[in-house]
Amino acid sequence: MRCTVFCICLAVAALAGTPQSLHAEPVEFSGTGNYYDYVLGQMDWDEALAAADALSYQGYPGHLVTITTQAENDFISAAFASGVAQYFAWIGGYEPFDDGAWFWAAGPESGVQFAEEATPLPPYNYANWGGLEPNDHSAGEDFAAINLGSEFANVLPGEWIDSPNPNPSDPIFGYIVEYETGDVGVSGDVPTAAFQCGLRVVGPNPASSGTGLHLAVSQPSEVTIRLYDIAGRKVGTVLDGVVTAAGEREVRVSCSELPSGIYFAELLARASDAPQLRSAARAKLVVVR
Ligand SMILES: [Ca+2]
Ligand SMILES: [Ca+2]
Repeated sequence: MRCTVFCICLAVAALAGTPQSLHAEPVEFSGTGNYYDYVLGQMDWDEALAAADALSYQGYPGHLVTITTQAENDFISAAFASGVAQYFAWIGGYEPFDDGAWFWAAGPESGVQFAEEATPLPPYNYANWGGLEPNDHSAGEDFAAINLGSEFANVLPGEWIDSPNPNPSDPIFGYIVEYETGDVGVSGDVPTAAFQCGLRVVGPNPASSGTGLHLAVSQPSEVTIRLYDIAGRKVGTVLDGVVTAAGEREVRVSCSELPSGIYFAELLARASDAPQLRSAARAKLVVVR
């Protein structure tokens, strides 16, 4: 076991500094019409979310992968199987409230809850946790990864784990990016969730002194927006439990105290009339001095 870990670490060290793809080109999955790639490199989940968001292929925007059907999971598992032990990749699922509710953080599914603990939920009714996952085994296991190697701790190839961020223990060597073609004739419309929120930066982005955030909620909600740096440290609170009507609004964010770097604004929303309905969304903000 120790030798296996050591050997993989050596292999990853050789790759460090030059993020690489597993294939010469992203590969297409006919079930969604989207393209996928495995980008190699050790990084935190937040870094993977930002890196995938910055990629594009043939003009199609990238995002950290969202896996909403068994067929999509099977395709990814087969296309990017590493053939070695202990080889995971970040995917776009996270547990923003740290209360067992798992959401997609990217793509058209952003803000949609897909699981409560290990149980898949509508509208997708799909999750592929392995073994006892998600088990919150160590503090901060709030981010999802897929096993692209052989069985690891009772997690089979293609199955998911929850892992901490930063990640000192689990063998996660990169992320899966999904290039969204918007080919709804192939993939079908994204199902509507019972409750959904959205967040994006309206600009300027990059920002220096301040910027604007656009938030949307589908029902009257209690909303909180916090700012995190790329290492996942909280650096500010924009809104704290503010009651807002259904619809859209803009809020102003001051960046004047923040060093240059990449940040995430995270929106947490609870429906006022049905607090069990939650949603979350993230938006990337760059600060340049
Ligand atoms: Ca997807
Ligand atoms: Ca875990």
